Amino acid sequence: MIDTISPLHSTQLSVAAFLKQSKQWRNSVLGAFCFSADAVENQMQADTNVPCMHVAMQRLDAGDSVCEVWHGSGQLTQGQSGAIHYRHDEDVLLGVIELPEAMFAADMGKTPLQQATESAYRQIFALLDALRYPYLFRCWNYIADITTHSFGLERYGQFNLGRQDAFLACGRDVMGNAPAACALGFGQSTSVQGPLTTLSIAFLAGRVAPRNIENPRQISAYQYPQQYGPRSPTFSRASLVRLGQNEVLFISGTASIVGHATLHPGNAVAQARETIANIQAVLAEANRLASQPKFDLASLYYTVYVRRPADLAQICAELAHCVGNAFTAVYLQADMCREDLLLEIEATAVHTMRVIQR
Ligand code: 3EB
Repeated sequence: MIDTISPLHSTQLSVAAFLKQSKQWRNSVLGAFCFSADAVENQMQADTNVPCMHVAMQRLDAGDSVCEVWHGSGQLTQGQSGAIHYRHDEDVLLGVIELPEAMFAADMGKTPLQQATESAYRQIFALLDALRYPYLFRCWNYIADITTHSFGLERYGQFNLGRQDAFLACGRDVMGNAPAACALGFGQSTSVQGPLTTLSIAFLAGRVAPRNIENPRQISAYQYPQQYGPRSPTFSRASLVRLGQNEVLFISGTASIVGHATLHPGNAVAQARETIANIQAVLAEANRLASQPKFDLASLYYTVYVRRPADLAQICAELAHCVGNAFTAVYLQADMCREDLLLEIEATAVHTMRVIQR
């Protein structure tokens, strides 16, 4: 019997390398997330038809850009719905939506960013319902000037208002079944305004319900107290998805937070260590649900967001110390959603399940 296998997986390469790939290779790509300080690859989507998210973040470890490319299987279908560009195979849909905040005026007591966020998520849920990929596995959220205050509220708080309103309006759970996610900022130090304040969101969704995972060391984000904003963030610490013979683990952006408090302000090395302890705790939870083989720190693909480039060497060294020398990571300069967080780490793993003979 041939099981339908969806080898959903990601690879990382430079924008230049992406553009050199064959047409056939590009046809297997569900979408790409491009991180680069300059805008050269804005053309990528137009040139290749691949759904492509561009995030204005500098790569710190090598080169000057990186593309996280998600691959599907079999014949892919692509389309556009509102502002969303998407591609899907039989099992998985990847979408990208980029909304300039300038499209929205502050009215009805809602800020432009809040409206952009609510609109983006409403569009996402409408598409997922229409195409019958109802389960949101993972969301990537990129917000300009994330900790800046405007309209009397921190911008990350405005984002959380819009996100939760959209989940509620679309009949989605805001507790317990939220997707894995990350929410990062860019552009803060250069006080980017105007056309660059574009909200960028990418998402992966599918037809099987993921298992949502929390971290026993942390209060669930959807239960954070009010001090972090009027509405709590809507995400789970990880999601585990079974696709054919594969198990995919999405670990959300993870930081030096225990309970709900930031630990080790000002100390990047200690924050790195605490973050790995959190990821380890999430892995332990995931492994209670996962089949064989189990997930471990060394088998993850990491994206490490670093606030201060000067901390990079020490953070790399600490991660090597905690994880071992042989692990895969990309380092990006970014702003975290709390001023006192110096880094945030997300991770993904894809396992082929071992067939157990009976
Ligand atoms: C935290 O643990 C750090 O708002 O979607 C991590 C992952 C964080 C996702 C989100 C925020 C989000 O609260 C910040």
